[in-house]
Amino acid sequence: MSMRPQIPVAIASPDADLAVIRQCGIRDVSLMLKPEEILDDAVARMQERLARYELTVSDAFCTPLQKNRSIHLGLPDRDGQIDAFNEMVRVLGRAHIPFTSIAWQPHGILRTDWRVGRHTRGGVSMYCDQAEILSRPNAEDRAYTEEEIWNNFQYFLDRTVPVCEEAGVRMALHPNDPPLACMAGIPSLIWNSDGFRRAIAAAHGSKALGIKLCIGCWLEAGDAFGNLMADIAEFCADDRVLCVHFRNVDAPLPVFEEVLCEDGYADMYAIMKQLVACGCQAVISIDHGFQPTEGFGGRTGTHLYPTGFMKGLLWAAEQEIGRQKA
Ligand SMILES: [Mn+2]
Repeated sequence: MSMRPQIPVAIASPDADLAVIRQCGIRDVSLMLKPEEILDDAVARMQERLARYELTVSDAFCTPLQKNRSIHLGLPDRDGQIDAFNEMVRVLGRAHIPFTSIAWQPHGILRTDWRVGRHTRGGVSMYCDQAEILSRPNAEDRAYTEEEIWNNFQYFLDRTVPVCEEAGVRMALHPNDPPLACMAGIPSLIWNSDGFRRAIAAAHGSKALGIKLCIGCWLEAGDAFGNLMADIAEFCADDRVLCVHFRNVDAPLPVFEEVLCEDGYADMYAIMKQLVACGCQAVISIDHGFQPTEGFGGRTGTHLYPTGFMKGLLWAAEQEIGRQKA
């Protein structure tokens, strides 16, 4: 396969989840680590357990370090947080885990609500109304400037890129979600594809900085994010795409709900074919599922059907593109 379908797991994931992931023909898992789990032996034990299910850790991340208020806003304790990030990078490097995740959103993904959508068949998914998000007061005690946010990003890169290069670990940068220029007094780092170009330039060409190509974010912003098909070609050719988030929404902003791939406004098969045609070698995941349904399957259960649908599109795209090349 060109791309490798992936499902997230945690050290606390039960063996049954790992067994079912294996039965879906998945070989790659993204490992969510708690801060206290960032230890050589904890990671090695998990890798051994996963190996019994023929699963490999494609990447690992720690949410408090990935979305870190002190680092993103340049607060007084940021150096200690950057040290903790670098220590995680060294642990991943020793475990031969090739990349970790960063997302420059100190308050995480912003959404208006979790609700049953018009197109979710009773599933509870994330709903976003731009007017509501943009009406929010400052999340911090003051508004920040775009220059400050980019300076903080540069400060972080200057201290992490050399460590990543030495450890052999890359960073996959996710866009701000939703991709609006400024929310709650905090300018976004990445709300269009030019933001990615600027970020890559800030890494002075180092391959330590890669991207999470979140199709969901591109689709949420529509043409305002960039030309999705051209951007896929550009970032794949530059070997920047470490992870693809294969997610659809019912409509672009100002209002959207997250839906199954086959229920959204974008032709996800055309997008999959472009990824395959561009030689994308990333891991690929559905990004967000619906909320788990009480009594069934937990978080892993919500990923199974959409991941299977995605795998089907990937299989078909590889067949079709393969025939065209033959
Ligand atoms: Mn995403």
